[in-house]
This record gives sequence, C-alpha cells and structure tokens, in this order.
Amino acid sequence: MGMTIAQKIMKAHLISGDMTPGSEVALRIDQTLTQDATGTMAYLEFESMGIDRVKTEKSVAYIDHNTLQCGYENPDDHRYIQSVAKKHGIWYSRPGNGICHQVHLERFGVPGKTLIGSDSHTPTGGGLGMLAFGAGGLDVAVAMGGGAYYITMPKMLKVNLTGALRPFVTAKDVSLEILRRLSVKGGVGYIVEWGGEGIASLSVPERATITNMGTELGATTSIFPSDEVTRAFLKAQGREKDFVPLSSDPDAVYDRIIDIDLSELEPLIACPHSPDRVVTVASVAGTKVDQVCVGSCTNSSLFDMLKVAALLKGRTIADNVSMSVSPGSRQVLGMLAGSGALGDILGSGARLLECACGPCIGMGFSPNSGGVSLRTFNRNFEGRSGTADGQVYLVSPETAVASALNGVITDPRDLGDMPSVTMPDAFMIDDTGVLPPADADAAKALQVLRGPNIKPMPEGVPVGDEIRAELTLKVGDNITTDHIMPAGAKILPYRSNIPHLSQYCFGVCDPTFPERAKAAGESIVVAGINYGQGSSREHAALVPLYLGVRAVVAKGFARIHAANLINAGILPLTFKNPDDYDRLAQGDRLIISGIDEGMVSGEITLRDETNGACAELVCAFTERQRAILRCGGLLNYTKTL
Ligand code: MIC
Ligand code: SF4
Repeated sequence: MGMTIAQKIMKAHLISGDMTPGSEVALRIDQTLTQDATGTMAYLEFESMGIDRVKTEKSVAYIDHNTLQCGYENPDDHRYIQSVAKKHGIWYSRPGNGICHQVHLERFGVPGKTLIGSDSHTPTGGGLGMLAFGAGGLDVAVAMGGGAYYITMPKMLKVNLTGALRPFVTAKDVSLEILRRLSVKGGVGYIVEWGGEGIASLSVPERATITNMGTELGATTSIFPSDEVTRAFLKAQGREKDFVPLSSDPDAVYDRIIDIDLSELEPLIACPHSPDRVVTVASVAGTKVDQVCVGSCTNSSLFDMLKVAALLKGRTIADNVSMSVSPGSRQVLGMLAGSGALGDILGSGARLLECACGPCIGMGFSPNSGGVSLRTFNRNFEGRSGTADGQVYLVSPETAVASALNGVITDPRDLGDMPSVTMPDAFMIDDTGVLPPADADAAKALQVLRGPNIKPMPEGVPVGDEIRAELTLKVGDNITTDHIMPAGAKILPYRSNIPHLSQYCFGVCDPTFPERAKAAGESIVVAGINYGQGSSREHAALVPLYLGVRAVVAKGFARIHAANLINAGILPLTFKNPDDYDRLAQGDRLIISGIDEGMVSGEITLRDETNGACAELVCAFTERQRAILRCGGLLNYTKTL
C-alpha cells in the first residue's frame, strides 16, 4: 500500500510503535525550537535532566514573545536562555531577529526532517515539507536530550487544491476556508496533507501560512510536498543543498479527502472570538475599524510585506485607524528597507513594530475599549489582544490594507488592480542575529545566568488509587489555553514564576478560581469539548497543578494540552456519555476511585457525593502514560529511567 508524505517521514523516524491510527508511536526528532515564553521552563526542565549537550541535529532558542522588557524579568530570562543555550549546544536567535517560525523557515528548516517546538504553530515548517509538531516544553526538553517524541498515530486528511487564486484572494483565505468548513476541532486526530495541481502556484511562505493555521483546526500537524517551489525557496536562501524532493505515493490512502477550487475562493474574515467564525469580507463590509495589525507567524513573510507596501504606496490610512506592521524577521525588514518598500509602508502613516510576536500575544498595541481590530494573525480568542472587550477579526494582508485605507472593513477587490509584486531570486543572508553555541570543551567552564524571576517548578503529585475533591470549576466547550493561563504584557514576563502566574489562572472565566482552588486543597475541573485548544503552553497544566488540580474531566481534549496534563501528572478523563456533563455542578464533592484498575481497563466511575450522580469516564492510557501519571509527571518519570 502506498504511503502519504507524513507516513514516509514517520516511518523513517520511527523508534517504536505501530503506525495504525490510534496507537502510540515514538519518533526520533531531528530539530527542536523553543521561544522565550515557553523556553525558560523548557530549559529549566532540560537542566534538571543533567544532560550536558543536546543530542539533536539542530536546536534553536528564539526570543520573540517577551521582548517588551518593562522590568528586569524579560531581560533576565533572555540572559538565562542565552547562557543555557551557549553551554548546552543550542543556537540562540536574539530578540529582534524575528518570530521563531518565520526565522526557522528561512534559515533552518529542512524538508523530510522532524521538528518539535514549544509553540503550537511549529507546523509552519510543514510549508517546507518538514514533519513539525507543537509540543509542551517538557517534551521538547526530552527531545533535546535525545529522547523520543510520543504521539497518537493520527489519521490522514488530504486537501486537494485545484485552480489558482484570483487577485486579492490569498493563502490566508485558504486557511479561513478550511476553518469555515471544518471548525476549530475539525482537524483533531488528523495530519492534514496539502496536494493537487493547485499547490504549484503557492510559494513556500504561502504554504507556510496554510500549515501555520492548521493548528487552529486542531490538527496534529499539516504538511506540503517538497517540490521545485521548495527548491527555489531554499536556493534563494542560499540553502539549495538542504533540498530533498518529497511526495506521497500515487496509491496513498487517506481517511478523508476534501477538494478546494482555489479559483472559487473569495476574501474571507474570521469574526470575534474564534478563528472558525468565518464569513465573506463582503458580508461585513462597512463595519468601522479602529485598528489594523499586519504581522505574526501567519503573515509576516517578505511576500506578504511587499504586497502590503505595494498597496499602501502613495496612499494614506484613514484618520480613525491605527495601523501596525511587524515584519517576521530581520531578513524581511532588511529587504523591505533595501528595496524602498519600507518607505512606502511608513509613508502611509502605518507604525513599524519590532520583528516579534507583539500584538498577537497582547504584548503591546492593544485595541481601544470595545475597539474593532483587524489582524493578519491566527487567533482572535477573547481577551488575547490585551483589551477584554476588544473585537478582533482575522484577515489577509490585502483585506487589512484595504480596510486601513478606507477606515471600514473593505473587500480588497474594491482597491482596483493588484499591483504586481516580484520576489527576489536571492534573499539577504545575514545571520548575525543568531549566535552559535560554544564547543563542548569551552562549554564546561560556562556559567548559566539566572535571575530572581526564576522560581521553583511545582512538584508533581503521583496519581494514587483515589481522588476525592471538590469540583472547583465547571467550564463550557472550546476552552482555550488563553482562558486557562492568559498571556499578555502584564502576565507573560512571569512564565518562569508559577506562583505569580497562578493568580491569573482561569481569569477570563472566573477570577475567583485561584483563591477557591487554594482553599479547596485538591480539586477537579469539569469541561466541555476541545478543552485546552490553542497554545502549547505547559503553564496551562503546571499552574493548575500548583493550585491543586488533580484531574480534568471533559467531553474532549486538544492534543497538546492532553499531553501537557499527563506530563504534569494531572489525569485527563473523558465522559463516556457527554450528557453526564450536565449532572455535575460546580461546588459538588466528587470521588474517582479504583484509578489503578481503571487505568488498565480504560474505564472508571466518577461519583458525585453531593447529588449521588454517577458518570462513566474513559481512562485509556498507554503503559508509558500510566507510568508517568503514577510518578507524578514526566520529569519525575524521566529521573527513574
Ligand atoms: C500563542 O500563539 O498562543 C503562543 C503564545 O505562541 C503560544 C505559546 C505560549 O503560550 O508561549 C503557542 O501558540 O503555543
Ligand atoms: Fe507568536 Fe502569535 Fe505566532 Fe504565537 S501565534 S508564535 S504569539 S506570532
């Protein structure tokens, strides 16, 4: 039987397991990446494993999230990451050098290799034919130490593209179209493979926009073939030697196939507060806009920026709009400056922000009260912009510019003819923003520099045979990690300080939760479907652990978050009958007993002591996961090996 691209890469990296959907497979990891908001924790975990040098082919530590430096916290963390990277064999991408996914695509990504990153948008590398996964920091630490990465073997979904995009319709609209069709949970349990004759007209950065937003579908990852388009991109980056062709076999079998005719698409927009609330731009045209942001790991490539510059050239943004542009990397910014395109952007009245995540994660540039913000980003979860009642819409760069110029949501096709944008044959190569690690001998003498913001990690609690605890929080469907552990300029600097972070846990849902959880001692959280969607931040598990959460009972979990809960030693349990969710009330006393046996049989009963109700729960774990839970988390488990 023929194989898909993902299956071929998996087979070449398989350490153990059976590649049938639903079984656990262990994969060898070639490359890792971290960013600073999850990186401090990942490197603390790596250090605690006592391994001198990373065992991967390439590991890179990026600083791109926490670049505001409003006090000592961020610069101390940067200094820690820089020193730990130099000592342990990791490349260090300095603050200002760019967003991890954009820089990794430009300078380090290699088709056919495996990559895990402590950021959920790591599948951006799939645009280059990498098999790239977002993971918790601890999984990345283990991979740096040479350990396998474990996932449940996904099913295969093929998206067949035909035709070609019309002017003003973009790769972002392709992402929004698939989200419109499948929703934020439609990709759960799948690897999405993009193919068909339509892909030939999509450049690597456009493909990367699409694989980047596969994360919003809940997909395990997304991937494109590696073809002549890939070769041309690598050649322009001075890396043609990294090119290898990759395609699926003609008789590869997919569990699901979706067809999209690119020539039928039109400009789309995701309305507040979910990336799948997609409608046509035309249907909401005329809505007043307060803010427009171009950038993020979804839309910050040179191609995107050149289009933005060409459309802004000689025009001025509307008085009621504040517009920001954050190029994805120093390479992009340097080339914009060199070509004069930067002058066209600035001449329009737009503000230039640093090459970093910035407004995407609420690090500055929040909208005004109730403000409508159009963003070329990938997430518009409630409160994420830093303004609780901000109304964030997700759009393409073309729609962003058209709306900034008119001051109201505007279909970009109203701008007339799309100016032609020519991509250079060679990119500006300047790797001075990336510092190499010290060699193994020199590294021995190096000190790791720690600041006072680094506080001890919470101790994992071994899962015993019974949990008796209060149901301290009951939440609904599609709870994101931004609900569980918000980010933003005020909170993000404390990613290595769990006690401080804990004050904000579930702040979007119920600000009284931290106090109540602490008072309860041990507790259980109950949730609806797709619990923990969004970010890979393991803080969304570590902080609840610190607050005494011992189990989360949900109608369903997002993949990375479920893994992070197990890694933290918190039991993720699923309702067998989703209606039982309605029988449990916040404040009830719950008993989950017979856990030892339940973890083997895969089923367990929850009893509600307060109202006498019972609910059957799925408690299916692999042997390795059971061992991790019994040790009180992956870190404790790793020490037993
Ligand atoms: C995000 O987009 O939510 C983040 C911030 O990049 C996160 C990582 C984090 O929380 O640090 C992600 O996507 O994993
Ligand atoms: Fe950064 Fe936003 Fe991309 Fe997350 S989604 S990595 S915050 S740019």
